[in-house]
Amino acid sequence: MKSSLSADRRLSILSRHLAGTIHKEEGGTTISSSPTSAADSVFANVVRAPEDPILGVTVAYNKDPSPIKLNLGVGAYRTEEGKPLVLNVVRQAEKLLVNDRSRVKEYLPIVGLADFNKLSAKLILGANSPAILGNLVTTVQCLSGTGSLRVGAEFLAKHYYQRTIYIPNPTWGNHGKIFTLAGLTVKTYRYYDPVTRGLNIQGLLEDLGSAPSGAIILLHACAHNPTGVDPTREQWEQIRRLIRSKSLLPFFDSAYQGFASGSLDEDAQSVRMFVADGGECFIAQSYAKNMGLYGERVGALSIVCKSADVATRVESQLKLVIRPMYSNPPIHGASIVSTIFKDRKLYQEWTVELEAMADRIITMRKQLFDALRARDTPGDWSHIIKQIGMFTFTGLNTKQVTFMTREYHIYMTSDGRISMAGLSSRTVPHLADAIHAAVTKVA
Ligand code: IK2
Repeated sequence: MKSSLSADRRLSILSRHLAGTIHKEEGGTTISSSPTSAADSVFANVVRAPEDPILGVTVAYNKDPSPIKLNLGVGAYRTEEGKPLVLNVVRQAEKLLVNDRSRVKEYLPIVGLADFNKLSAKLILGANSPAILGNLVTTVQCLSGTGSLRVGAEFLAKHYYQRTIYIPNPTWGNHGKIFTLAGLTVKTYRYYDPVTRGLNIQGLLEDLGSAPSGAIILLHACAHNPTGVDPTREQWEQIRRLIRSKSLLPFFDSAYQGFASGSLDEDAQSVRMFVADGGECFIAQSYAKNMGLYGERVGALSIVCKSADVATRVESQLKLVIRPMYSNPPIHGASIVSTIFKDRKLYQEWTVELEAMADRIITMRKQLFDALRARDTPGDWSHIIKQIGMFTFTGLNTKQVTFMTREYHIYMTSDGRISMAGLSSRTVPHLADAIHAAVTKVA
């Protein structure tokens, strides 16, 4: 009796031990085993994941008690006083929404708010776009730019014959993860030339030229993140011709419409060139930056098809992607956007506020450039005024970035990207001192 009990116990210990060995650690994924005692968590084997390379910068910044700390990590607009900005038109639209007693909080359709979708397509493609007039476009409201990219990627992984997507090198850090998790194979194409601090157009054309027919090509519509380097109009034309001649599928990420030049139409030119040729394309739009609706998570995915019939079938399948993901999108942010779009005066005011944000960023570029010149900081810093949009890709290396954080409490991504929108006239001298010290003291 005694020996049979201990045999049972041995068996149980062995099986628990074996369960404990079912422990996979792959790319940070752990599969938890059953606990060996009541006190053990079933998640005891979960490994700690690293912070996000961009949002983790803010986490570190928040922990720093220094009064001179400066967060140039995340791409979020700040006023001259260093405060987040809620646009005046957004406040006005919200008042209208709150005072409208007919408004309810019912679920939106799976594809979102119809007006918002129509007006978003118009914003990016132009009011008189033949694609819109011909009903060739299907637009679905998504969770900001990220959600729009993800829904588009999931659709492609399910319904498109070619599963390889080419993204620029470098690109926004989340792109690779979004497309990989959706089931696509991610490859890169050359984009940035660190020597000229400009576009590597030759490398780009060679890499797209050797991509397999039908491959998906991710393009930043404007204000490339993180480099601030965009193709010229002639270069866009070269890229468009190559993409169409090889039957590649363009997927535009438009997270900064209006932020590059201050003009919504100007910043949509790249997309409109591709739509004008009658070919198909995907466009992910975000209202985080240009309407300051970061936390409202408002965006749209538009797919331009070759016929109205295909567009409606594509939309029916997009619903099947969205429904099990988040069922239907949130109502508030999209209502703000459509309220602004439908009111001529508010829309006009929005363009003025948007231009003011873009102009302030351009002024910061000039001030930083002048401050470095005044300090005789070694190097050619003209890229600060040449690059456009929210970011400057400074060319500072990881060691120099670490030094600036340690000695000057300046926070930025380790690739040397700084958000110009986080800078003000008051903080420019501090940043210029830090850059000067970094390049003169750290190799
Ligand atoms: N695509 C690009 C190119 C983006 O830059 C972003 C926003 N990135 O902002 C954070 C940062 O880099 O500091 C997005 C898409 C998606 O933005 P959202 O999902 O907020 O609309």
